[in-house]
Amino acid sequence: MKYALPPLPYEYGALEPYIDAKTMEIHYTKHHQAYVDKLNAAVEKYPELQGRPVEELLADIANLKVDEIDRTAIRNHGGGHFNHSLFWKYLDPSNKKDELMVKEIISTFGSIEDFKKQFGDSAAKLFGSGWCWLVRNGQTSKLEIKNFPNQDAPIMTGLQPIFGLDVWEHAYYLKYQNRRPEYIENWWKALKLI
Ligand code: MN3
Repeated sequence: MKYALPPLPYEYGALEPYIDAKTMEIHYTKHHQAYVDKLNAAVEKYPELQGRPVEELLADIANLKVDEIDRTAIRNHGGGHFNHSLFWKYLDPSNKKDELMVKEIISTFGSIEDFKKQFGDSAAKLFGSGWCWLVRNGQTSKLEIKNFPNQDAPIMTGLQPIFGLDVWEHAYYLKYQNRRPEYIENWWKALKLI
């Protein structure tokens, strides 16, 4: 079975004015679709990998029996597919506030404002393309803020993703141009979870 774009359960304009409809449409139908297509191409030679959940491929990325060039492609495009699938889900405007998560964030980072400041600083400082994630460290069970380059997914290093911010320019350039901090500030307004 081929990998496929997950359905987007809301309109492209649903996150206006924080994320504009055109950016959403291009991000979902062009960028995410390209990760899906290139992931399918990367596993074409390996019938045993096809149909395995993408999170399994990523968690096992170092051990997959594939050519190095295909490993890199699975890492990049599989990561892109996985990360974006979560991104759309966390941004669903019908999401409710996760009170347990809010409590845990407050006990870990001091307050929601302190957390947003730390997360935003981390995302703003990320050089080039990548993601800033709130993750759970499987060994300590603690929440952590962590930047990842390119499309590297938290699960590749055993970290459980809670939610992440795409800071590739394609995620904001149409509306915000070089104003990444403004995009980050408005992204919080679109995120209903905390
Ligand atoms: Mn993106």
